[in-house]
Amino acid sequence: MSKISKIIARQVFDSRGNPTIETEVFVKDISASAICPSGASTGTYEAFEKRDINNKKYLGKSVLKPVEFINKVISNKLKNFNVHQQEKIDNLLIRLDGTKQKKRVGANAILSVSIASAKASSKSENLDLHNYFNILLSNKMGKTIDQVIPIPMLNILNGGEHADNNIDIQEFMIIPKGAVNFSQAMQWSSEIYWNLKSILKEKGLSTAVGDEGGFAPNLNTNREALELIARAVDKTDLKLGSDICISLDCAASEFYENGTYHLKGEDRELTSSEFAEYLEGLANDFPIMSIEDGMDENDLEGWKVLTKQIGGKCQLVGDDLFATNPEVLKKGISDEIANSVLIKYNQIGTISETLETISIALNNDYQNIISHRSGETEDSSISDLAVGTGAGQIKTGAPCRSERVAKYNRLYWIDKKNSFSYG
Ligand code: 2PG
Ligand code: MG
Repeated sequence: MSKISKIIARQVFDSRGNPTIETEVFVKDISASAICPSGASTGTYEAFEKRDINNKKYLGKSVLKPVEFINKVISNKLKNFNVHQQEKIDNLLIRLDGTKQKKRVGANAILSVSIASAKASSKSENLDLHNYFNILLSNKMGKTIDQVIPIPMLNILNGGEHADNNIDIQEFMIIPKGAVNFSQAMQWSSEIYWNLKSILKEKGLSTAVGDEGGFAPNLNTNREALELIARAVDKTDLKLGSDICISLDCAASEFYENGTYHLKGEDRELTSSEFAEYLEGLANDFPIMSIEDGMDENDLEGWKVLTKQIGGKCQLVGDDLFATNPEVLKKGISDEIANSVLIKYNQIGTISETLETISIALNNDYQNIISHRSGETEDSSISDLAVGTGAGQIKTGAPCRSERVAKYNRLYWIDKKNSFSYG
């Protein structure tokens, strides 16, 4: 048995320059640390991120209180715990908090301990983290889950809450669907990314990047963003539609007000069924394989319309809609809305609950897509989560900005070391 000897947490920074929590778990003579990410377009059903809102330092965004809670309380409670018992560790953290959305301790504090424990456990057994996640999920499902190198969805044009431009749709991603392996997928994607930069430059548009490393120019319409991406693909030898497809994250909850969808950039206001038609129109004209949060998280009727209208040909992903929450996902499945779920472990707060959500999706033929947050760090454990759970897809930003490429670089490493299938 490997016992946790101590836990140390500290405040560090994320990619937006906001404070976040790093936790280090010590076992015998080794230690492992994890850093919590943070979202900007957050859903109502997400677990709570605790910050020192009454402290003027860091404009109320510091995390010194949750850090202190880890160092003083969690550290004592978990001392001498068997680090290999992930579920027991997570259950203790959940009980310590005691609220439905982890409002007392904060999901940011809880998650950093949960991931650091998983890392310490795998490290002490000389296991790569993706293998450890794979064992946890396989045990949970009662069958062997195949590990897979995921197809990346690269966000090359940023809008919404992730950029200070006028584009309403938050993420325009490319999916290198026709690539034979991960390294070809990344080569193609980086070439398209660089072509897009030169096209924007030629047009005198901004080539500054948004939170997830994609370009963030001002454009007239969402359609124009898609046209620019199509031109960037055309500049290569690749074919849009077979080699490269497109994926959108509308993050529609961010522009849904009083029952309508406000496309401020286009000066339009649409009802749910009009917005579903708008999306269908885009999907008819461009090879859009996947649409995330195409409706507001509470617009159940809108989701039903969208699912009926394009669910047969498009992957419809619930992010704010399901918030990686097992109960919320179960309800969505019984309501027959969407057909895929975005997995972000800080939306729920522990590894065990994340694996629970993943297993519910697997049992109900919903596709899992592992995701970063817009506020990220050098922590690349989501790459291991994607491989170990055989999710098949990951979205983790543009091939730009270290906190994004850290995840792609980790995937290169895992790919090289193993002979897992791709996609
Ligand atoms: C999303 C995410 C990640 P955020 O909406 O899918 O791209 O953004 O972390 O801001 O919620
Ligand atoms: Mg999203």
